[in-house]
Amino acid sequence: MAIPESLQCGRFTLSFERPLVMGILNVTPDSFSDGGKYAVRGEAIRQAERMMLDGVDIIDIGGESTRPGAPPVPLDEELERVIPLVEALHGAKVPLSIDTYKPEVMRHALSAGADLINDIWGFRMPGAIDAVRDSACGLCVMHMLGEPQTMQLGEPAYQDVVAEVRAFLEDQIATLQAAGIAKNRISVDPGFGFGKAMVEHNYALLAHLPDTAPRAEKPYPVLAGMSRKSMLGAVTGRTTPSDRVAASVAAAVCAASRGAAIIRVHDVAQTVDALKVWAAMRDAMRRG
Ligand code: YH5
Repeated sequence: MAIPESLQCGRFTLSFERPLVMGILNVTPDSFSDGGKYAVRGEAIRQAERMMLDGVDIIDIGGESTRPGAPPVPLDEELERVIPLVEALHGAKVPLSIDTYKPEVMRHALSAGADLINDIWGFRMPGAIDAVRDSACGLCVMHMLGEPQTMQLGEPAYQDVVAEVRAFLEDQIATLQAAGIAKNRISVDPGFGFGKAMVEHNYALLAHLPDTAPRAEKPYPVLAGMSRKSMLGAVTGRTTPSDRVAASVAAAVCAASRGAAIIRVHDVAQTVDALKVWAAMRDAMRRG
């Protein structure tokens, strides 16, 4: 499989000789103690330090829970959660990604030194493209059918989920490039769990991961985010997300073997170990 183009990512240029691990840092009161915003902030910083010791490649900071049914977070609340963390972690030697679809959060995060904007809306919100255009930040363009509050309520319907996800990403990338955003700033993501039927669509996307990305001579880096998601509960019977660590690690290895460039996970240490074993096997296969 061809190695994707390197990704310009703010202060960093990421290359993909091995899959990179993106660690999820949720800065939401429900993901930490209810001891107030400073307690939440302190715990988030400690968790980021833990991830760095565990070998994380990118830290993905999110101030809004995008689980199906979760209420939207007001702009000022999201800013108050995310920006202080970007400032606190900016001195660390690891790229900082911001999981947001709000243009105002993008702008403030980039001013504070964020390196990558990870947008589950794929930069479709009015003003999102303008917010990232004049920076050197990386972009992750994700596919989502419907909206977070409602996407899993009806039955998501596709004729051909892989082709439709790719067509959306191709369109959105054409729009981004027409706005002047360089190709080497763009990564793509099929959006596991975002308006996909649990088993049928999510596993088709995993099996055909390289075909979800826009066709190009130098492939776009593909990000895969399956960690602890319901698609793993659906096949293991585990209803509690924190019981899905082994399933998440297996999914990460599957994604690596299907060419994923970046793998977004909660459990950094376990995933880093598993991917080292996978990479050793891949290197032995290359030796013949
Ligand atoms: C993603 O796939 N996902 S937020 C439901 C869960 C567990 C985890 C328990 N941001 C992605 O992580 N960004 C999120 O069930 C993302 N790709 C990118 N690029 C949802 C999440 C989660 C949801």
